[in-house]
Amino acid sequence: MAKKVALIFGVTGQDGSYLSEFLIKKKYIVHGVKRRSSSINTQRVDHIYQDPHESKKNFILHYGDMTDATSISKLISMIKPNEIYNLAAQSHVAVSFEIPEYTANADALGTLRILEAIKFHGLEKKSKFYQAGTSEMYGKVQSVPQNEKTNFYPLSPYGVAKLYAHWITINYRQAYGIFAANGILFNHESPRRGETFVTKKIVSALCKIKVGLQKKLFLGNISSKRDWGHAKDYVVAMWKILQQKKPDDFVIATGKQYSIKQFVNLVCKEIKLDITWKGKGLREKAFSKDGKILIECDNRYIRPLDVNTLLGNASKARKKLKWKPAHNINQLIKDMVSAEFKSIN
Ligand code: NAP
Ligand code: G4F
Repeated sequence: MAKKVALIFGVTGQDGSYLSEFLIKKKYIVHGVKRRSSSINTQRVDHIYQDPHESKKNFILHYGDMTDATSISKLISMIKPNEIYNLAAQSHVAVSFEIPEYTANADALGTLRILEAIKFHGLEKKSKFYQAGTSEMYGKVQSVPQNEKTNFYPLSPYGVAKLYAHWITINYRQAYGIFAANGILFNHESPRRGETFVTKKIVSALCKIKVGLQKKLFLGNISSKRDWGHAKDYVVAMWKILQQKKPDDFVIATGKQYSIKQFVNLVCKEIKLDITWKGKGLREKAFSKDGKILIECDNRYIRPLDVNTLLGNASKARKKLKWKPAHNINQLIKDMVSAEFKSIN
């Protein structure tokens, strides 16, 4: 039987790298789209590319950009993939307040560009499409916990752009019969998480503080709560979503939430770093045993608007996809901490 062919936009990101590994294990041929940058941006997939068994044969990288319709259209018509995963995005919520127009172009119109290419090249029945939707679309949450029926109320340019992508995916599914599906994924982390997302920033800084390589960690709003899973589990859900008989939308989450402060405390427990919190609100600080300030708030990390709480209900995915997370928060933290110490030593 011929191998299935997947095309991943955003292959160089956290999820793109885990999804590539997962699909290659399932004997797919994986084409990935990377964008041109002035410094190397393929670190997360270099190990696949350099593997003599996978390189050239099963894992092929192409240049492209979500803001460039021609490159997207050319790749889709040339590869004619069985499955397209759109994981490419300007994915940082705080940054989306700084570059809202670019975020809309890449995250909202980028999705439209892929869907249009599928339609234009007559691949409606050939290419299934997965859109990387986000719990950030729930924003000012309208009910707790959030599921597929919860109303959206995005609070950031990123959330608004992703909401356009969500609805245009449904629109192309209904109008043109494309197998187009949305995953509404709650926060998921890993050792490969981008350095400026809060979990990675905390793990990286606290491990360095523990071994004397860093003095302080500056954070923003530590009272906001997130439902954090492991990226390795979440890419399995993406694939399962495209293996269904009919295209549909699914919330993917753990159903447990922790505040940023609780996450800090769990990491400290894992690495045996004694801290004591003192003060309230933005003045709250964490001190070492000998009274040094280890963590404090910096206004630079406070967003114009923040999503204070996110908690997902993934019962539909548990039932229909037979998906459930294999990692809990402690296993996630263990994995991130151990990778961090390896990279420091
Ligand atoms: P990530 O690590 O930031 O990866 C984003 C990927 O998109 C990278 O490969 C990046 O390339 C690429 N990209 C950015 N702008 C692009 C452009 N203009 N053209 C082409 N590629 C571009 O994000 P992630 O955590 O893996 O998340 C994957 C997707 O899921 C994203 O769409 C994100 O918005 C969404 N999502 C993530 C979470 C989460 O908690 N991780 C939750 C819900 C939804 P470079 O490597 O060159 O930067
Ligand atoms: O780690 P974060 O930047 O993730 P955020 O904003 O929830 O977005 C991530 O998850 C979304 C899914 O809901 C994805 F769609 C999106 O692409 C991205 O992957 O921030 C989490 C929370 C926020 O409330 C933020 O205000 O942590 C708070 N925070 C406190 N101090 C901080 C910091 N966030 C960052 N990045 N850096 C800080 O110093």
